[in-house]
Amino acid sequence: MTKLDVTTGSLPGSEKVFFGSDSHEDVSVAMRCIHLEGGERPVVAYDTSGPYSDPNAKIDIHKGLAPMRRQWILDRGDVVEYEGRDVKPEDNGLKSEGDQPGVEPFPRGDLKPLKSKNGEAVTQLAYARRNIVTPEMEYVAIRENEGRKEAYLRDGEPFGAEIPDVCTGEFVRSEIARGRAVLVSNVNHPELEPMIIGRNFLTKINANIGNSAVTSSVAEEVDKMVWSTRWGADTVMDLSTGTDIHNIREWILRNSPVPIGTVPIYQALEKCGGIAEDLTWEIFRDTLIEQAEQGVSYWTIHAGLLLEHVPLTVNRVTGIVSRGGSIMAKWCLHYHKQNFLWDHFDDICDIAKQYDVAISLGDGLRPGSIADANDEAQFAELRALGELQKKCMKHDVQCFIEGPGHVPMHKIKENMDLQLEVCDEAPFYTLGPLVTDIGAGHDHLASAIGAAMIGWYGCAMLCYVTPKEHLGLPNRDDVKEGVMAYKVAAHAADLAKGHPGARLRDDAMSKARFEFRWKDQFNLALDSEKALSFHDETLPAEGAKIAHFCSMCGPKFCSMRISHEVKEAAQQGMDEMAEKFKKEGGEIYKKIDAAQ
Ligand code: IRN
Ligand code: FE2
Repeated sequence: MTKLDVTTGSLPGSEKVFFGSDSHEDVSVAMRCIHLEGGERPVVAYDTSGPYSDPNAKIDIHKGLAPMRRQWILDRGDVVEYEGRDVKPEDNGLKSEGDQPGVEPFPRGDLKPLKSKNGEAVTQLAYARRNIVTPEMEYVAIRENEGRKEAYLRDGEPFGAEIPDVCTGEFVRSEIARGRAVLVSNVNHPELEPMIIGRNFLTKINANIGNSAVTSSVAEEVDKMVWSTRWGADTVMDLSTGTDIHNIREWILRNSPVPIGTVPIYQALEKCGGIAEDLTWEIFRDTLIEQAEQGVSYWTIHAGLLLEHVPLTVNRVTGIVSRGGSIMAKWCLHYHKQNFLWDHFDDICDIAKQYDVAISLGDGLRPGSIADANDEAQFAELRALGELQKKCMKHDVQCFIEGPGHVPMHKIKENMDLQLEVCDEAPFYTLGPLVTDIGAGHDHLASAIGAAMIGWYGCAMLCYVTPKEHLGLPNRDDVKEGVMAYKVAAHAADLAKGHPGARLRDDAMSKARFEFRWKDQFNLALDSEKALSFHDETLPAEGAKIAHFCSMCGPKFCSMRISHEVKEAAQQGMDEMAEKFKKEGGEIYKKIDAAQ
């Protein structure tokens, strides 16, 4: 096997800091503290990078991360350890007993899988409805505050924008209980750092990774997972479709600080040798159990694509563009039967609730072109997803709803509004949308525009698109480009929504910019490394890091520098006026006094 190698080390100019909880003593939330110059208070930022960016953490990819949540889960007393299934060759996409996987199995150690003791729901939703604030909820609450309390105080006094109420564990609980937020956290992924998806929280982003039959290995995929979380991916979906599916996923899961999602129909199809007609409920069910045991925290399930919807797609320009959607449509038409995922949805919920796997209701009929946006097929499926959302709630299964796709800007709001209405405000999770079809090579941009808009309107999580979209499997660089585009979109949405504290880092950046604190500007940027390297491309000298200009405009034309002079002159003018007013004013007051 190729040696696994991932990027570790501090984030630029930053320190890993830990925030404790008053109510849950074993909760300690890792955040990124960006230190600033010029006597400025540090900025505390949300941090998805896990222990990889902590120089004090011992990272051994072959052992996996520490199972931080295991004890919290056991303490609830509602799960049991049991012997998991044996991995079969077909779990790895291999054809027969003799076939060997190319990837060695992850050394699982003695951590046995957990599941519900008596078949009852062990989901965060079930606890939230029983008014329990779990350690996971408390963790999320602290994280969502981005530590702004500490960061916002200067000499004990708040400065900058006003500090609104902070997020509390109770607020997190109430949003989950209401079905408006989802805390994705399979009991078998104790290594993850809890996070929440919901429109009253920070907008989240997902990065897709995974091999295909044609290219890439486990080493590359684990590296992509660590790499994407380093730059801010809140969740990662493993969409592997080639061989070694089970093993690759195990390596990713054991090393991932963020929840992992999958599309189980891909692996089920692999088990059927790629023949959609051979898919059965039993194969699918076994795949779900296998993945739940491994620790997958959410599943895309294309259960809302119904037999009667398929004819609605025949006049589309791009038909059915969803992989999972096209598989299910093919199956439905072949047997002329209802989608078995729809028929077995209660059974799916029954598995999900015993491990706390969230269901991401797939948009098999999302539009794949501007021409098909918001058409009858798409909206008919969305209404069906609304019905499934209610079923999830009945089973205490956490769920959210997937959305498009390709949608021009003027049609985005209609889509968001309909989702909120028919899905009872369950979180929306969209793929972009791309606002034009002609961005090939730059589709991370074409889609980030739509993502920013839909995030502003209330979409809770944005599934990234990389520059390789429509063209090929993304590599490491593409993954970073995609993540960065989506961090910008998500943060822009948070600002527009007026998310408490979202502006903190922007204000710190602007101040650093106006005061020519270059290092602070690099470190506060979402992509510190690129900011630094772009600056140094023309002005690499250390002295340039305090210069009152950069090479964009040069010293004479630097508007910021000129602006400082304007400010000074204006200040001087004002001082002179004040003097004059004092003198003249003095005369006036004398007159007034005399008149009284
Ligand atoms: C997100 C929103 N709509 C679709 N997605 C993502 O697309 C989903 O989370 C998963 O990563 C992928 C599923 O693609 P197909 O099978 O629908 O093409
Ligand atoms: Fe597309």
